[in-house]
Amino acid sequence: MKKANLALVLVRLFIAPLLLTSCAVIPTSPGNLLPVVEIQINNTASNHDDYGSTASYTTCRARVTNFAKFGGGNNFPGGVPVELRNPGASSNLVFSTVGGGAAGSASVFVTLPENGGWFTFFVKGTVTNPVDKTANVEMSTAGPPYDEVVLARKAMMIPPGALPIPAAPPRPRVEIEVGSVATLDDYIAWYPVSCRIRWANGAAPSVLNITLQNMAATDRLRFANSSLAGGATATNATLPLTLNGDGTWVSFYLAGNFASPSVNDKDAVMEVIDASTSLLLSREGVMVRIRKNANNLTTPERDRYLEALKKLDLTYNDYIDFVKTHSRDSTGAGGSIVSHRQAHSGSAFLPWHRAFILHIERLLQAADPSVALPYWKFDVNAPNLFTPDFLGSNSAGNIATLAAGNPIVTWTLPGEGVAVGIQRKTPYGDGGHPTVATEAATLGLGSPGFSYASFKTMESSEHNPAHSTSGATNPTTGAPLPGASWIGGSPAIATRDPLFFSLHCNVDRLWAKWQWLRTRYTITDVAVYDLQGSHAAPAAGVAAPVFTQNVNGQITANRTLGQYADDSMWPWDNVTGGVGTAGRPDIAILTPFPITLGGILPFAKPTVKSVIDYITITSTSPGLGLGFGYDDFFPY
Ligand SMILES: [Cu+2]
Repeated sequence: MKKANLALVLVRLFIAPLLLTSCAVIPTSPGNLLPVVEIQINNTASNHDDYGSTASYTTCRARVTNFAKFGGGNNFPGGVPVELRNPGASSNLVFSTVGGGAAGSASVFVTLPENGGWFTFFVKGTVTNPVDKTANVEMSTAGPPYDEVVLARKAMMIPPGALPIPAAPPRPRVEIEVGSVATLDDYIAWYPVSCRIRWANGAAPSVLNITLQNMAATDRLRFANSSLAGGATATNATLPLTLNGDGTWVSFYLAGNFASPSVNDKDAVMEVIDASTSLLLSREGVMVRIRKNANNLTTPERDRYLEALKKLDLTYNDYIDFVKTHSRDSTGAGGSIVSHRQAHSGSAFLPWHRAFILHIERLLQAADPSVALPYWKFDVNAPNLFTPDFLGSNSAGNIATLAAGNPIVTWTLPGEGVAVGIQRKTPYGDGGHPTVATEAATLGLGSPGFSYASFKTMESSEHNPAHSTSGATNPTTGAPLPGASWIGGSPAIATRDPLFFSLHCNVDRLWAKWQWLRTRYTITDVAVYDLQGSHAAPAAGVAAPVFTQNVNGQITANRTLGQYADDSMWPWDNVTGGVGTAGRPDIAILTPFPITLGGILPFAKPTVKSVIDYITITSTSPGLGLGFGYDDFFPY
């Protein structure tokens, strides 16, 4: 398996959604693209026949939809080498390029044509599936130069008995697109995702009345029609629609049901029912992918997260780039104040870390699209997180105990000069929690005005103690103190522990929850973000740039470049150098920001304000989001 830079791969998706959703052709730099793949089971765009068998092969086909290069030619000369396989640990299907009596394989390497032509393959079940959409055809890149970046997951089923949708007599065929024709954008949160449906084999002037609903025994999806207003989300358990015989598309919106987020990929199944006959016409499987409390994950959720972390750290060596970026400069040492101040002790603390954790989450999702960052709710006990099977338990020494079968048991940080493993020994034990303000106290900061200027003080009242009371290292040298933990050390060290990302996911959850409770989304409002305007031109009434430290070197005022709402954020803007309050670190290795098919926001060079309204709830029409939501509040 080749190493690849997942960040660059994801950025190559940048123009794909634009190509798919409009006729506009967006020029881009050569190679700035990842293949967008469509897969069809039984060679139809309709899902009515997405069923296979253990006895014989089902014919399937796949193609690259964004093959055409702006200005002529093809984006992927020579075609796209891919691997066909089952997702994760599943082994429901075998694949073949010839079908017939061939044995088939759990993994087949093929090349999709460079001209967007269909590539035919064959799939057969190894077992039957009691539930629809629980067999998935996964397609991933097969280097060089990129390997194992998931390009598609097409859901199907090997029914144990009769087909859920009989072939005869034929029923009306409908086609459904969640986001686009690709499956990589079929991961939704609480905000509305644009979808469309059409009657593919009708004839004008006939109409087909349908009802959208959840499959029996699931209730993960909510629906809205195209009149949905900005600021609202889809909340109907069913939705009646009328499709035209001429095959025109009808728009609707889909969102997750807050009461029932997904546990597995494609376990949120939409049904299309013929309203006049009550017959099932189609099923579409998606995922309500939500950031959850790490303490409450199912074992498969936990293990998928760990496997993705393993791939990021141990297969691709990309994890170390996050360590090298957080409060560091090109010397690799801690204590780079110019680097540190981009992200800490200033107004941008919350936006910067929102981008930082979203960046790693998107890389994890390139390895497994069903993964969301779990948060560590650190004001209460999290005994299921601090176990050998998850992020490690305390040991007699200061290296956390990880089970032999834990995917990250050989957690490695190249170039750091540290032992294999995770250095953590928490004074509160495996069943306790750091000494921090409660969530209620944090959400109440600045009462009754609830300004951002008040809430951002949670960096020191909530976030800092979550680190510092988790077992310290010497903040200057990084050397272990008694009861040492990377997570409790200096900012240049804390990111070595993957617990960092769950800690900061909780910090972000608290901000998002505060935004919901206090209605703080309007990016031009000083109560939503205090440093309006830019470093070069602060808004009227907003304080001018300044940077001061006390005799101990602690930051006492930080209104430097990157802290104002309109400023771009380092490192994603790839700006280095400069002096005074306009100074940036001398390196920028996590750049540009990874853009995915399901999430083109906040674009490749996010500004501070571009991550504030993360569900575009202030838009006058249902908009896009940054791709995440939390399991403990519904921001509508
Ligand atoms: Cu930080």
